[in-house]
Amino acid sequence: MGRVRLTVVGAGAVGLLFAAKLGMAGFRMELCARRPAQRQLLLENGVRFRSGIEESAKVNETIVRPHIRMLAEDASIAGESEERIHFIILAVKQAAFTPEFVEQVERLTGPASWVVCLQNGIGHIDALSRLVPEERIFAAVTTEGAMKRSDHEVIHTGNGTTWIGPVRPAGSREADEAQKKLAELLNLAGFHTFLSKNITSRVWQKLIINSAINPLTAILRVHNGELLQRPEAMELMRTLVDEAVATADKLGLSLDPDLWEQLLEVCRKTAGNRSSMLQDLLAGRMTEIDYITGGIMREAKKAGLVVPAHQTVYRLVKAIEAGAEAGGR
Ligand code: KPL
Repeated sequence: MGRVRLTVVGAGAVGLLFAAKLGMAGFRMELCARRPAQRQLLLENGVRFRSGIEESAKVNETIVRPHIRMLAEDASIAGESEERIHFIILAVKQAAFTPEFVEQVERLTGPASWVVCLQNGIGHIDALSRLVPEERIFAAVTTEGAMKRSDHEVIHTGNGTTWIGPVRPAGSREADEAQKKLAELLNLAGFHTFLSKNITSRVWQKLIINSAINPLTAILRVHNGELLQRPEAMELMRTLVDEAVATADKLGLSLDPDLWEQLLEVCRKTAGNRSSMLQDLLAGRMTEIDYITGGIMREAKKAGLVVPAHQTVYRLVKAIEAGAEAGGR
């Protein structure tokens, strides 16, 4: 593993979790903050990691000190050689995928780089592949639970599964080897990781689950588990899933037949959690509605389908966002 360079871009809950666990496993890595104030905080304090899963670890906090930098800074770390395999894990929200961001990511890449996209939702890979060749991009889906306590503190709230796969299937042997290497090191860092030959379907499965849970928890302002207690919410989730599955079918994606049961299981397992969309709304941030529900609406439109339930929850979340922006929270 000595010849691996790891860069985590984005220091939100997932970015901090990946940086902390990879750092704790002993890998040499760098973490790119996106704001100078956060960079400073991380430089001074490191990443403070706490496991909320293991009872014994509740009081034990670990400080991890990756190399901290801004994405736009000079790409080289002293002692790095160009030939080492380099994984750039993008743990930023979809809204970050501006042309400027994509340019900065491209500048970070070299001949041995692979860019790994860890986003919820769809649409960002199109933006990225304008500058980064698709065959160098992996998509990843993770169900790890993480909560950011502050700009340098993260709590691991639940073990999950991580899937990785090339966005362009049937890639090169080099891509196969790189994927295996990445899965190997994520497993060594404690992430339960699998390779997927059909990552687009996995991305869609998570997208569909998020498109049912996240907007409803945000609109109703409830924890994930409460959706199961409300018959109207259950009915609406079912409709949202049916519409999204019909869209995926049109795209020729094969989804797990027990997707609905998986969704119920996610609600049960994360019963006490606030969805990321509810957290965003409560914190006055823009949500990922455009990339989750909006992504499904765009794909449905291209496929000639109507998705009225998605359109309705989309409008409601947009109205809540606009109200919050106008100071009406
Ligand atoms: O991924 C999630 C999110 O909040 O974005 C779920 C699965 C809904 C867990 O909260």
